[in-house]
Amino acid sequence: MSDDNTPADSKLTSSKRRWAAEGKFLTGRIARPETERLPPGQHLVKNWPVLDLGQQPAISMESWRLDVGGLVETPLSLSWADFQAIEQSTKVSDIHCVTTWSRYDNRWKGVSTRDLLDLAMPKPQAGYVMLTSYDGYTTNLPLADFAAEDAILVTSWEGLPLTPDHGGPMRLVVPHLYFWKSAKWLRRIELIPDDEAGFWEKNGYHMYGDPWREQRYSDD
Ligand SMILES: Nc1nc2c(c(=O)[nH]1)N[C@H]1C(S)=C(S)[C@@H](COP(=O)(O)O)O[C@H]1N2
Ligand SMILES: [Mo]
Repeated sequence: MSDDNTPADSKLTSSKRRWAAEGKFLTGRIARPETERLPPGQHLVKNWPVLDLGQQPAISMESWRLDVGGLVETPLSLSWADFQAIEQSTKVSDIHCVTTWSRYDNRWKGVSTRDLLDLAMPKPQAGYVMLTSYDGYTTNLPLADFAAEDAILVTSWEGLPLTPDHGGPMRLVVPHLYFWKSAKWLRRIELIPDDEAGFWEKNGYHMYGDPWREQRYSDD
């Protein structure tokens, strides 16, 4: 297979082959067409609004704990030092609040949910997670969505410690679902067999909450 005049031997083709080998121009961003980046019914904001039930708990690092329980091989009860000792990850993602604001390109640092699940080891019967926070808030989502590649247990935003109003010292961020699924001041992750409704899900909001399908409210 050595015909000197095949297009495969042109200068451009060989540079393109080299680019492919080097991964040139790869941004590492998820390929969603630009026109679909903003979900239907959403508008962009530059600031970052604060939304919660109005009870912002003050949590000291000394007393902070994160429990992982339910359908796991190894239940965890982590101190702040234990949590910091887990591999730290950085992710950049957009957030979409059901009240119609979206904010692009948030830089998060913390523990990827996959790295935490690797320690707890979900049992095969685990299909969903119920999250419970220090303010009594709860929310539910499928385990597969909690374990999404870009889901992260955040302790830092834009290079600074996550502030208490946004859920510091630690909150969840699951960028592909409406932001009410991203529990602030997370205290406990319970792996459960079947879906159960959390706080907003019992109050008229959707059990799943996909922004691109506008799953804002429950159907009934
Ligand atoms: N613990 C807790 N987490 C929560 C909430 C809450 O009231 N308590 N509100 C949810 C809602 S409705 C939204 S839109 C986001 C808002 O996060 P922010 O205040 O950092 O913008 O947090 C979510 N996580
Ligand atoms: Mo919200």
